[in-house]
Amino acid sequence: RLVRPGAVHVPGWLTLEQQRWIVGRFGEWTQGPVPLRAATLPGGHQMSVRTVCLGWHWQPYRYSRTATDVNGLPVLDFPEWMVRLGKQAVAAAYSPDLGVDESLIGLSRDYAPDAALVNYYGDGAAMGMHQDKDEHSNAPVVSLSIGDTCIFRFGNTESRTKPYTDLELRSGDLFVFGGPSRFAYHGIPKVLPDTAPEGCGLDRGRINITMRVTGLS
Ligand code: MD5
Ligand code: FE
Repeated sequence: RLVRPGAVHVPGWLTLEQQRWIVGRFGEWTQGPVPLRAATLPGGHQMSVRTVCLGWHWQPYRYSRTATDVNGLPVLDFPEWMVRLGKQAVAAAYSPDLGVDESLIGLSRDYAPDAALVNYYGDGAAMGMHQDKDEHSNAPVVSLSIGDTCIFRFGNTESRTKPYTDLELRSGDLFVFGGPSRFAYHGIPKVLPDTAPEGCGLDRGRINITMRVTGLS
């Protein structure tokens, strides 16, 4: 499950009970100060994925404390339980028995995410190839998937084109992107409808939570 240096996939890391609980929190976040929204890119295109943020609000291409591109309200705090879950995620992925590089082992102790982008993929939603480089930190990104299975396209750090690797991310899967994989191009070419497991708490679509260290204060 070491997919590449610094990139670790842990299938089925979240239990169904944890998934249901997180879906419950998602329902609350979407009823919070800033609703789920599809960001509009500087070129005028609207994304098909809708996002709600915790800790810091992401807008193309910067972080802010208030959602100046939506309704001007401050975003919800980054929850303490998610800091703990993020540390546990990095510890689970960067474990010596998975063959992870020495330099990444022990990183979980100091890992303190301060922003989460919670993406919702409805019917037909997809995400084009991009790098996550709006953070002023090279700390790992933790990704959690709930609901329908998706195709995740894991590219290279040079360009958004080939070579890339396609893999499936299923409900409950953890992926940690750090070290040499932190700034790889990646995207979600498609979500496979009606593939969510019974009991994950999500009827349709896919949720992805990414925890990040913004490096901002
Ligand atoms: C998703 N989200 O499934 C993906 C999972 C995003 C986003 O891409 O920016 O919201 S996160 C995948 C990721 C993050 C950081 C680095 C790499 C992949 N990578 O090096 O491949 O909604
Ligand atoms: Fe990304």
